[in-house]
Amino acid sequence: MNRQPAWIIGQGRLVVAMGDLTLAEHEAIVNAANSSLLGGGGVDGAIHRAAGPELLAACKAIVAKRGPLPPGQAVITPGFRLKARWVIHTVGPIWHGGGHDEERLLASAYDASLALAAEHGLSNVAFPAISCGAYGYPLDSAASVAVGRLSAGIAAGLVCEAAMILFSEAAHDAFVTAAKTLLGDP
Ligand code: AR6
Repeated sequence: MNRQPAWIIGQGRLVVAMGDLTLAEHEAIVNAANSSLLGGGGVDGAIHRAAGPELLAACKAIVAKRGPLPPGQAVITPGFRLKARWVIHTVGPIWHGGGHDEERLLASAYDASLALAAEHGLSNVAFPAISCGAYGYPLDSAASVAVGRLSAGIAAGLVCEAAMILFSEAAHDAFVTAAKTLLGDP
């Protein structure tokens, strides 16, 4: 992974990098899933392919027990064949123009993922740009929400490192700009 500006926040740091989340060596990676937890396209499909069929079985067991995962909530499974030991599955909002609670639900997806990481004693977690693909959330607005929630979580000591692993130059630029705006120069 190249080009990784980092912002120091209290005892921790926020990293913004380009790369493939399935290769991340963080303790946990976050999956931008859908409520069914049955896999799909985008980063969800890539994570399921890389983790192997055990991941789908683990997700099915969770849904059988507690039902579909509502937007803004998160659950955790092992990472199976991934380098990351854990996968935190969250569901972002589908963008419907901005007047349908999208911002609160996106913030909640980041908050719930960080809270789960903290509950499991995980100190570093890597995130994709939740909702910024198939779910259509505008990158710049999503980046501000993500940087705001991750920096608050790091400041509160929930995790030591949160990394955004972005899959395109455009997403990387949007997240670097949001971080510079909210946190200053790296
Ligand atoms: N590593 C990092 N980021 C990635 C990767 C990867 N390997 N692959 C894609 N991205 P999306 P959503 C980026 O569509 O918008 C799925 O079908 C991608 O470029 O994966 O939350 C689920 O099953 C984009 O910036 O997630 C749901 O049905 C970001 O990840 C639905 O899509 C998120 O795009 C969720 O939609």
